[in-house]
Amino acid sequence: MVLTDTADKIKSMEIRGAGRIARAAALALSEHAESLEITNFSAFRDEMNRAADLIAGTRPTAVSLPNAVNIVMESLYHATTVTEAKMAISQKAREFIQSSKNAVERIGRIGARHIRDGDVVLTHCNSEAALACLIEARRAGRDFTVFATEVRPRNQGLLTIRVLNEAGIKTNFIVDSAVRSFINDIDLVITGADAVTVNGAVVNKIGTSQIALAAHEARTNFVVAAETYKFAPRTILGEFIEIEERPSDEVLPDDIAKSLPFVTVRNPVFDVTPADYVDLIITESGAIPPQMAYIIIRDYLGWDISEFGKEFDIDHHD
Ligand code: RUB
Repeated sequence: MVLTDTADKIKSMEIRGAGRIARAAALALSEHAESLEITNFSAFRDEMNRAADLIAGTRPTAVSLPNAVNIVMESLYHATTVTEAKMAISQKAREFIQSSKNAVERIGRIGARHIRDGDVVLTHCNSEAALACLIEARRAGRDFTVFATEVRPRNQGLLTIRVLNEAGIKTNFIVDSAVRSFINDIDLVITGADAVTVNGAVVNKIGTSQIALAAHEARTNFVVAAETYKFAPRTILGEFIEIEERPSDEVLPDDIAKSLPFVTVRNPVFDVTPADYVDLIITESGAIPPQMAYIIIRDYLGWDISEFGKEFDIDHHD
């Protein structure tokens, strides 16, 4: 089954990275809708709501996932028959996937302008949005060097160096803890994002905030490449972004861990970089200061502060 198959692949990180997760979720919902043989509209809607919850619950941090699910599922609310609903879901999913790919391309073009000849750029984890900036700068003929981190414990840095190598970009591969030793050689840090909150804080792969701190201390620019669907609407309702903690055996094999009864392995896989440490967020709609996050949430995701009043009223009267 496509739906459970995609859900399993997202959980096991066979499909990973916030943008890819969002597109896979949209596609899985659309294929699931198509495959249903239910003719009763209300039963169809119930099943789609169940599917949406299942796919949205696979990984908790990347807000691109619930945003993509909501965008696709909203199309269901205007339908009155199963046929209409199937068509609307399939169209919305296709539109979302295409606009997500276009967004990455546009971010690449905007971000590339921030990379000059001779620059040394550091990136962390494996972000297609951040990589798009580097690849586009290379395509535009810019001569620069990259530092890419290893990204413990899942080594996403290996994916990054393969992409950079393929693009013919000179790259230094370093362990995560070597960032501060090199930070004075770095002109620009570019990372991706799993979520951007209303106050402009950036949630990204564990280690990002340490890199931002080192960059801040060294007065090195810290830029985030993030599509508008990575911005987290529910943070205007005061909700926090949940930081995923993955199994301990990703860090330490179980047999070793078991032999150390006083040791607890902790494996949070994302962290929060405050807006003060972020110079710029490059979205497909342009480069913005992190303080403009609310505008993106309001204008691009259609949520504004008044939603807070509505939601509060609903909770209140329940
Ligand atoms: C991936 C990660 C990436 C962001 C942005 O974490 O932190 O930097 O998701 O990626 P994981 P993209 O490997 O745990 O999913 O720009 O590709 O959306």
